Amino acid sequence: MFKKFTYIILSFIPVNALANEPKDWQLGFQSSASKSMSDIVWFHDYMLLPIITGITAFVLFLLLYTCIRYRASRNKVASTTSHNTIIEVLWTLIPCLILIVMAVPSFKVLYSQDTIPKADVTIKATGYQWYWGYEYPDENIIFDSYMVEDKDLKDNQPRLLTVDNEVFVPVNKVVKVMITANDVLHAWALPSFGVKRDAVPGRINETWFKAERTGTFYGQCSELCGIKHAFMPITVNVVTGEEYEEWLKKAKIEFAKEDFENNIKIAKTMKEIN
Ligand SMILES: [Cu+2]
Repeated sequence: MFKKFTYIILSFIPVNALANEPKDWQLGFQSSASKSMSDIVWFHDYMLLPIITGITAFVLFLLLYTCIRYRASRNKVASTTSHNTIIEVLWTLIPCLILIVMAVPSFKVLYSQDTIPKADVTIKATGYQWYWGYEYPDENIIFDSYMVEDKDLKDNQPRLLTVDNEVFVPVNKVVKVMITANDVLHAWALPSFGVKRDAVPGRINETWFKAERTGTFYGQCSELCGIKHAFMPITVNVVTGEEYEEWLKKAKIEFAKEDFENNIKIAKTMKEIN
């Protein structure tokens, strides 16, 4: 019991938060690694939470006050009042004002996510039952990314979140993600980047992020897509520019979409034959 309580208290303290994956007894968001997520966290912590707390406390106060002040023993003859114009105007106007106050920063965050800056790296993620396929269209790279089963996990690899082939992206660069699916609806979601987009068959949705620190970040498919929906995680490695270049070199051989050299050979042979 004490342990649970400590977890709950700890989860309110942002220091615990440099984790890029969900934690036991977590409350609140995973730590942010992009401006977009920082905006979302700000909106939640400094707009929504105070408003929710205020409204809840106010309603609780009204309930308690009414229960005590107008209890039967103290209030023998009940009032027959049924309308009060001022109160009715107030309880219409005040919620309207609260909504307007919330809408302004909310739309700002929403639109900033929707406007994709010039991309440094483009990735295409395709949802399949039940794994993700990735493509780097500018780099001639294509690979599939399957979850690693419990029995094959190495030390420090989180259960249900580790994949065999991870996505690599450079830090502090705009990464555009094109998201689609090949069978049913999926959703590509990475909490630390504030990214979540539906993967719809026959349609390409776009989103973007700019990771502000290096590390391994975990996400999951976030649209119920069938029996193994829980087993198609997303792992993104944010690395430095040089490390990314190095990975690209290796990936271009290992995950080459088309074997260019072989194609050239075939073309040459064809020419000779003719
Ligand atoms: Cu799915």
